[in-house]
Amino acid sequence: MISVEQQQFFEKEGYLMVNNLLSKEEVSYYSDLYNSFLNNTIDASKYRSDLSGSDNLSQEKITQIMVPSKLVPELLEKPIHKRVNQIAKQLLGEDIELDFDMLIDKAPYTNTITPWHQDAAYWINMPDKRAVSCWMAIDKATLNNGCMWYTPKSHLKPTLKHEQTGNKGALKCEGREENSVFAELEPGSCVFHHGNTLHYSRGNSTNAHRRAFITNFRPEEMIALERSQGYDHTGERKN
Ligand SMILES: O=C(O)CCC(=O)C(=O)O
Repeated sequence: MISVEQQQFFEKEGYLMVNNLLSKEEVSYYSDLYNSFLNNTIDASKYRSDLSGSDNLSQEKITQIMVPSKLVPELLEKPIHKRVNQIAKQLLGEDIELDFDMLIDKAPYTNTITPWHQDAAYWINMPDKRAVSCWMAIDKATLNNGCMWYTPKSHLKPTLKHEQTGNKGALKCEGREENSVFAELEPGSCVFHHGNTLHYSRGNSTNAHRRAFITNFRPEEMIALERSQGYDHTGERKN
């Protein structure tokens, strides 16, 4: 599904853009389902939070819904999970499997950044550090609505010190746009990034949603290790 040059680019730079992984019809399936999550037709309340760390529950800025495929298992058989898993294996090896999935939506006119971070800072320390995420655009992602930024080669450096923002909000560390690249995407196009790649997004200052469907992959053995320690990425709310 991807070329040797693309594999080498990912290895060297820590990210890789892949265009048009989904057809228009496939994007339309995800778009409808996504809206059912956002408008609570599908009740995902125990997996839902505001990544902005805001206390104002009546007006989410960055809606994060963990593990949508737990609530809608048919997702596991659909194109994102199938095709992205194949590419993840090409990038990191045949033992790579789905660890978790999530939805992140930036609501219109909320203009709230996702702070610079490395995903590894959210996870338990694992002996095998191979991990890859795929950020799939459901809406066109632009600088003005909060497309992603990545710092090339940052995956080769140690994980930086992170701190929590707001009320159970996102983790943050030092990062800069000046040494990073942004990834504007058409719906159905995506970016892969390594678990240690530094990334961030600007806020959404437009009148439309910026919806992304994210899938995350790592070695089967490390998934088993996480689960044995009670770690399943549900972020389940206890109240
Ligand atoms: O969508 C965003 O703004 C953040 C996404 C992110 O941090 C991730 O996919 O790891």
